Amino acid sequence: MTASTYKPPDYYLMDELLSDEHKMIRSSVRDWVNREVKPIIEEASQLNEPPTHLMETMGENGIFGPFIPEKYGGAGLDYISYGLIMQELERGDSAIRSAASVQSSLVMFPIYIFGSDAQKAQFLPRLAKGELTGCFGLTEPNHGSDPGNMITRIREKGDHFILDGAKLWITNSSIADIAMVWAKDEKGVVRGLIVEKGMEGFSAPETHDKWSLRASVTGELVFDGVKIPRKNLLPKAKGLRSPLMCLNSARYGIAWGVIGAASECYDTALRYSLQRKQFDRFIGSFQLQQKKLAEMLTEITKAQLLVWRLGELKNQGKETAQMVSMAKRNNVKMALDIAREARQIIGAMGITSNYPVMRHMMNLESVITYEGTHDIHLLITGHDITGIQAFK
Ligand code: TGC
Ligand code: FAD
Repeated sequence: MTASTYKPPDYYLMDELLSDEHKMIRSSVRDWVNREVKPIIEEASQLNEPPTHLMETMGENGIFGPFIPEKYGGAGLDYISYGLIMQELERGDSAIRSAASVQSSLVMFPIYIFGSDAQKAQFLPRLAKGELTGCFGLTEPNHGSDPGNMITRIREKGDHFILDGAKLWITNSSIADIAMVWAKDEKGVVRGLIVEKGMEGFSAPETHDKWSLRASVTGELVFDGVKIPRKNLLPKAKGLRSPLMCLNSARYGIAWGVIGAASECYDTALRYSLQRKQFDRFIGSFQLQQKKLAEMLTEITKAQLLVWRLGELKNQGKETAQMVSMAKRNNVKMALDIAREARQIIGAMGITSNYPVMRHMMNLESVITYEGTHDIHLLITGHDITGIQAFK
């Protein structure tokens, strides 16, 4: 399948719900993905050589911080636009969407919401342009699903803070110019800090040997008595609620993004089923394969409706974190199931880089774990409907 033949499913005429501006944004990001990502992504993943040069190109194409006001270098767009951008990026590869999620929702968003005017002016325009790359450090080696028990600490010392601890599984860690780091202060309150590359005692080694998100940089953040100037503390971020608010924004983007990966897997499997013959018949004529394709399209359509409504609610400020959890959980599982089924339809060829399906499938194994695991999001819904927290 060439990039230009891709035909995303729109069974319920969802396009009629989009404005001309939405369609224009989607089409420009789709063109960008066809031009910059599709030609290189299979090789980058096979070789585990992340295309880090795309950060700057994404910035030049207005992909970062779409919901951040233009005053700070963003595009001032609505949340449906943000979702559509993520959907197109993840059709290219979850690694590309990951980089954009981190930059927009996990670095620009906290600086915009919790930062001082000076921090916003210093960092947001350059992050928007892709001149600076950011990463987000919440997870620790011994605290993934329970970030509230983090051990990374800051203590006051004169006109600065001293930061000690470590973060693990951090997207873009070793290539980041700044790290948005979450640490507890001496009173045990979670605070947000901007840690800059080159600060003494700060290192960011890369994690190797991944089978998933091979076109994305993942690594550690290690802090050994790092001296952090007071001006790098986000004044308005206090408590675990602050990083979790960033996650709501990123999880929302993922719920849209994975529809792009699922749509490409479905489209690829459908085309293959209408070209590949066995027993003198196209495999798409067999009931078993039609069942797979029909169920894929049904699930994609349901996922599209879910995020569209969530986006409308988010535009009106009526969405809840629990609604976002439901959409992230449902849509990632939907995409992973579709990738697995699509891989089967393509048979042995499905395990090669001739088709994008196995790459998407392996990527989605990370997406179902990061930003809150499949189990944690279910427990968040369980908590919301019963009032009883089951994860402690
Ligand atoms: P809990 O006591 O429930 O909550 C602590 C405080 O936070 C509030 N809260 C939220 N606020 C905003 N949004 C949310 N989603 C919130 N969830 C909870 C809560 O009301 C409370 O506020 P307050 O004022 O009363 O103090 O916290 P807990 O310790 O029981 O933990 C539960 C929780 C929610 C943290 C856990 O269920 C969870 O979400 N774990 C998942 C951790 C996670 O998602 N980590 C992601 C790391 S970043 C990442 O993966 C990036 S991947 C990037 C990429 O490449 O795309
Ligand atoms: P654990 O929390 O140890 O969970 C292991 C298993 O136990 C899971 O199946 C989980 O669902 C289950 N479990 C845990 N608690 C409960 C419970 N109470 N009840 C029932 N089951 C439970 N983090 C960042 O901060 N920044 C990043 O940029 C970032 N990027 C990432 C990139 C990649 C490629 C990956 C894989 C991860 C990334 N993460 C990042 C980390 C990610 O958010 C964590 O992996 C995730 O939150 C889960 O934590 P964990 O891996 O420690 O699993």
